[in-house]
Amino acid sequence: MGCVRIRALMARLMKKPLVGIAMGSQSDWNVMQHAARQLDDFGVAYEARIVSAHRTPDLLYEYAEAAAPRGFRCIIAGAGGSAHLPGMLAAKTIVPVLGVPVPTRHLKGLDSLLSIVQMPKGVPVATFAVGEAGAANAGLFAVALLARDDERLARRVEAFRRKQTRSVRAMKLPK
Ligand code: RP5
Repeated sequence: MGCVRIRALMARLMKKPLVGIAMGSQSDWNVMQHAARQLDDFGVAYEARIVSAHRTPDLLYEYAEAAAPRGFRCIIAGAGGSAHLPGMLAAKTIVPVLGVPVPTRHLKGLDSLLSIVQMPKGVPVATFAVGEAGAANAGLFAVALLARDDERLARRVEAFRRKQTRSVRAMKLPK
């Protein structure tokens, strides 16, 4: 682990988490770590843990009910297959839930995407792209939400966008 990541880890452990990252299984971490990395990069405190809708349903209820009292501003929830985790969390809390469809072996995450995105009216889940890009964007989205009332964070988001723009403008195709 590099110095920057160690510093981010220390800072994160000392602050109260503002974002919850929940996932159905340890196997989801490969994807969900991309959400965590964005939060680390912006210095946003989060807590990441495994909460399974179908394997630990009582824990899911406890986690969702504690989200608002604990001060979570949003929950990033990733799951694969018949992915009920984001929808069930959203059913049990009014803290906004950002859903990340995790790719699966047989259906490549289309199952996860449809399970998460197709919420019936009344209980919304903001659904992101399948896989790493979706997880990273959910992290960036959480940062953008928090930046609405944190000027320092807003400036960092703007700087990040400017840097990204510069790097794309500098791209060259092979001759
Ligand atoms: C879901 O089942 C998890 O979100 C994971 O994506 C999928 C497979 O879980 P494992 O069998 O790898 O534990 O609950």
